[in-house]
Amino acid sequence: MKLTLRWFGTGFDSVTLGQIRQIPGVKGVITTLYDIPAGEEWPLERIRALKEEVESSGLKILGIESVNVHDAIKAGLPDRDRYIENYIKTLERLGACDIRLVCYNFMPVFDWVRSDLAKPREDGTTVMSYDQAVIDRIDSSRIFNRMDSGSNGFILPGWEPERLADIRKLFKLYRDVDDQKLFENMVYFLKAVMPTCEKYGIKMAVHPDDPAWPVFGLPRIVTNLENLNRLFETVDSPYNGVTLCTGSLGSNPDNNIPEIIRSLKGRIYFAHVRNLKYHGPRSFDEAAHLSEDGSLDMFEIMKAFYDIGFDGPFRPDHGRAIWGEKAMPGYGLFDRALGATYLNGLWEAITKMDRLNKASATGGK
Ligand SMILES: [Mn+2]
Repeated sequence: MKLTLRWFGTGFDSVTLGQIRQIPGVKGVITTLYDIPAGEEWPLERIRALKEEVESSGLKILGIESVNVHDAIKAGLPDRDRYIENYIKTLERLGACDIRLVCYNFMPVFDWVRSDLAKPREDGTTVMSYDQAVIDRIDSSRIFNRMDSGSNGFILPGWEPERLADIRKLFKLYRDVDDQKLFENMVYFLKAVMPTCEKYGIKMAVHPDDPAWPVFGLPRIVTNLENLNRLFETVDSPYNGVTLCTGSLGSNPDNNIPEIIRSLKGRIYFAHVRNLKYHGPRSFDEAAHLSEDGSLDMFEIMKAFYDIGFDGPFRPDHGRAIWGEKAMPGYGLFDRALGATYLNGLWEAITKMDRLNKASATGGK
């Protein structure tokens, strides 16, 4: 397993590559060209410069999160082919720079949603939280302001102000797009990019919808094992896979994460590992990574990754805001570094215990 940290790039992230380099066991970053709008091709020089910057710090780029998919592709608009062409050009250039993992999502209009970006906890930290009852009281045209005003001045991933300036117009694009139509648009997109992925060995790893149910009446189709399996059956290429995000899939307690990991053996190319605490139906807080702080069993989750022989990059995910750090919500240095260290510890223990068990099963021979 390759431990990584998400890094939004110089000028966009409060955390530096030098700081990331000092977290024990971190081998690389998952990064992006944060300022390039969805739908535009990534210039080769920019990718090269990013790679040089990361490598000069002693780290590697182990994947891109994300190359965002333009709304014309998701909504299946007549001009989608133009944006798919641009996406393919970006993939070709990433491949030419030896970057072979791309995380993306297929959520309409906006990315992940939370009702609170800084909910205070008893321990003096704050976390992001989701409560459907609160979301139901917010008009969809106001959600941008709510997310943006809680972002500590950072641009949140998937919440670009320019793109969301006219949110009503974006919603209109999806007026006639239901789950089935969105799925067909995703298949159309994947079938178009797969030949390039096969040529360059680039794995496409879709990020599950977060939370794992429809929000503001928009369709959501990457929410459970069943619809992931359907996606892999329909586009059955070894380059079509998933980012197993425990917090996103895990937002729905019906999703048994260790079981899903075991069942998706061979299709998981990237992992986000974090914990959350359920408060009731469609209501949860993000938590520290530690099992006892939340509702997910992180030992069982890491054991499942170990058992399927997962050797791709993984990263701690959203952390709490702790020790007074001012950062993009979920993406401070401190709690993610604690998370990384905890995941390292679990992995070492699982690995060594397995060796011991095997040695004792063979009587030490
Ligand atoms: Mn995630």
